[in-house]
Amino acid sequence: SAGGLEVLAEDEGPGATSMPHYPKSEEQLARIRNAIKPNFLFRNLDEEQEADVLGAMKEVQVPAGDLVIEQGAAGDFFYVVERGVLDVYVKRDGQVLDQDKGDHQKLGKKVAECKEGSSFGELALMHNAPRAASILSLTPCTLWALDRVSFRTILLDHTSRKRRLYEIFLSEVPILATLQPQERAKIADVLESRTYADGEDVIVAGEAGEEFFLVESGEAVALKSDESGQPQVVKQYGKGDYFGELALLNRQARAATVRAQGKLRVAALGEQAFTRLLGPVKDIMARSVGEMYGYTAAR
Ligand code: 1OR
Repeated sequence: SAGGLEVLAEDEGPGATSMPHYPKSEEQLARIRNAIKPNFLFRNLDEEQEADVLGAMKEVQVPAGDLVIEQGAAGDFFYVVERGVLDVYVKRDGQVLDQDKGDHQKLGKKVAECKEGSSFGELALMHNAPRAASILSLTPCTLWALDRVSFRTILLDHTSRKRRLYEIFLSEVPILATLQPQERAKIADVLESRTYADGEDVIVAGEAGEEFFLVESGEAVALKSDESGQPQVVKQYGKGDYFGELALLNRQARAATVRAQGKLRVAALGEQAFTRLLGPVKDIMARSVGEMYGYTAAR
């Protein structure tokens, strides 16, 4: 299908095309995941962002005594420590150094230590500033390096990235097609991408409804029990379809169970955002109908 998320994942425009991708073994991927787990910068990444980070990271082996970062230099990479220990030094005018405390004649005062699972080099990349400290390896180290563009694109630029990612997809969702691009961008900001394995339930009949869903990729079915209690397929959903609106519109319990058929990816919208951004949905539907008959509903 043209213009969908799968297509976007391969070609996401100017930001993404300049991001490097280093193929990795499962073993390497597991090692990076482990190394970035404790790090706050990597929390709340969706699957796609995580895949981008993992892909863009480059393994760097550093011997003991290597100056990985020099204070005052321009920032090029952000590093995650998989193995080894590094010392952090800050140099200032008129500093009194104490070799017993680990201070370094040239690099200045020892202010911190970086160990497994920690990271460094984010300041210069976040603030476009010179390196604020020097980093010297104490032992041989295995580091994962993320270049400046990838760092900023993936870790700093959540909002615009999300908008880019969802822009085309949302414009192809029939119920949203008549919205203005700015209206869709606001929806993109609050959408949460989730994946379900084959047979998993996205919605369970009878439960309270708190979210609305758009199908990003894959398929789902709506199931209702017949008189004998047997679940029957009452509806099928594919890319661009939506479900979960009934409970939100009518404030009733979920009227059916919606289950993934094969791997399913949905974008979820919370109830408040649904009301604020899509409400009243009936108006949007009316607008779509209006356009079919050649007029545009007043706003
Ligand atoms: P960077 O890009 O500036 C040097 O490159 C890195 O050292 C820096 O990002 C941080 O990731 C890391 N002050 C400045 N940078 C520090 C410090 C630090 N600790 C680690 N880095 N400290 C304040 C010293 C007055 C120590 C804080 C515990």
